[in-house]
Amino acid sequence: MPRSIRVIGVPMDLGADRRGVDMGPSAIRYAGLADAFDALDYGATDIGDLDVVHPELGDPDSIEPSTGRAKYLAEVRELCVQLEETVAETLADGTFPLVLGGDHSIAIGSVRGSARDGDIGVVWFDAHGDFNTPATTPSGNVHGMPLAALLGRGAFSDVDWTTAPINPENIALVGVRSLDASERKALRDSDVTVFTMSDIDERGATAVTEEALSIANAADGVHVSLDLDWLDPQEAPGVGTPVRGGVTYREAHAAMEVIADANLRSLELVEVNPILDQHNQTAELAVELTASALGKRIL
Ligand code: 4U7
Ligand code: MN
Ligand code: MN
Ligand code: MN
Repeated sequence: MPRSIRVIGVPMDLGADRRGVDMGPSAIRYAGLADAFDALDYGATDIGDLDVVHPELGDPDSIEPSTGRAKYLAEVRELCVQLEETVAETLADGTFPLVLGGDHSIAIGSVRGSARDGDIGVVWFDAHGDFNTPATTPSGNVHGMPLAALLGRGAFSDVDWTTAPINPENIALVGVRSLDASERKALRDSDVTVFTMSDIDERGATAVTEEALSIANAADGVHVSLDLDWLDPQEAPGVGTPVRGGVTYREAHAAMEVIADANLRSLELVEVNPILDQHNQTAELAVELTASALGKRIL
């Protein structure tokens, strides 16, 4: 990856029911992101935050999908189109996009932008599958749907702004421990590879991440999407939808050290929620994990 990074803040939480993840970019910056780049000898430019529609001005039911529900879909679309352009432009300029969320709906924009630069695989670290469609979602929240949206599943096949040209065989989910019933079935029937927490228990975070990477690396570049709820809530309490039984601090670093060896095209950190955090520890963790993914080593 290039030694020059462009930081793109996306203060979005309409995909997650306005719960505070819109403050994620600011908390991550406050936790010392710029200093981490300096220590690693990366040049970095922070272009600030993209414009997100203010929730008071949005309408959760502005777009009704052909089946089911997807709240604030018009607002999510507006943001994702903007983000896609910004990520594509960043790559065209020879710089590395680091996207700070915001809720996970923004991955629709970052993955599409990244895929415009050439074939990509995706490694998705998450407690959840993010594989619901408007018809299967129990919540209506788009942050539970981005992977399905990127693959054009269900009602997403009717729209032209969510699908990315990615082969599901080049997508790996890592750390999963909470799936809704129909989401689970859809994932089992798909060509996406799912590494659950049980796989990490049995084989360890390093081996599992290596395998996930070999799946994604089959393409020309890799997009890593890191939902902080992948970690155990003891390490990362400041997330939108915490689930017990996640990876530990060391396991997370071990996995990111594996990621540093990837042909990394783009990286995003999502779902940091400062309102639920304790002393900004989740945002600090996001900075540390970014550093590990970009090559920081203890010695
Ligand atoms: B995240 C959920 F029902 N599956 O669809 C849903 F449990 O981006 C949660 O991974 C989604 O944090 C979590 O609303 C989305 C729910
Ligand atoms: Mn997620
Ligand atoms: Mn999640
Ligand atoms: Mn969440």
